[in-house]
Amino acid sequence: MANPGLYTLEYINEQWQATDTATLIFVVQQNKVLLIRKKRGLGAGKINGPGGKLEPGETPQQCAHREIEEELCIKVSESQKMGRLRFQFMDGYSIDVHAFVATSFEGAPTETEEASPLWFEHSKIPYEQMWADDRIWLPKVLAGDTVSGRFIFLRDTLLEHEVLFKVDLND
Ligand code: 8DG
Repeated sequence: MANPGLYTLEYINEQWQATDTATLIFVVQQNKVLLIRKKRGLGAGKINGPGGKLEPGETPQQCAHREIEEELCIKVSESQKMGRLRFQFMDGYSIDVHAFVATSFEGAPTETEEASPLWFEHSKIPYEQMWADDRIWLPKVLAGDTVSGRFIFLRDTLLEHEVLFKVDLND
């Protein structure tokens, strides 16, 4: 878009094509969720779920399972698709994120060059160290609701959003 001042939520419509497609995966066990301190890439320094950008030929779920293995050295073989999050940044970059939840894994979460593993009780998730939108939808996703969201960011600042829960994600 020539004038970035023109981005609105309506811009993120059926024709919207993101610069990148990416994934997030949240491993949940009892009352805890496995997050990472991200060491590099978009959102470096923040706490987030494991995940990353799709590689050619991959499905979002394959990407999520590959990324968690690369970032934390654990194997996930089953997960549920729980979210579709569309982010438009004012500088023109955009990212279309598929979010998954898993309840089991093999191996021990291990620090890598990309991430360090951190377990948090659901009530103690450090939203102030995460992307600004996460506090809006992650509690509901961890409680079992699906989410579809559209977000407009100016760098790290969330300008506008629309979030729907309990949506059908078979798109
Ligand atoms: P790279 O080596 O190719 O640079 O990195 P990558 O591991 O393939 O990709 P990445 O930079 O980690 O991809 C961006 C990650 O950040 C991806 O997992 C989606 C996630 N992400 C956003 N925006 C937001 C957000 O607002 N909230 C959350 N929770 N995650 C987000 O891009």
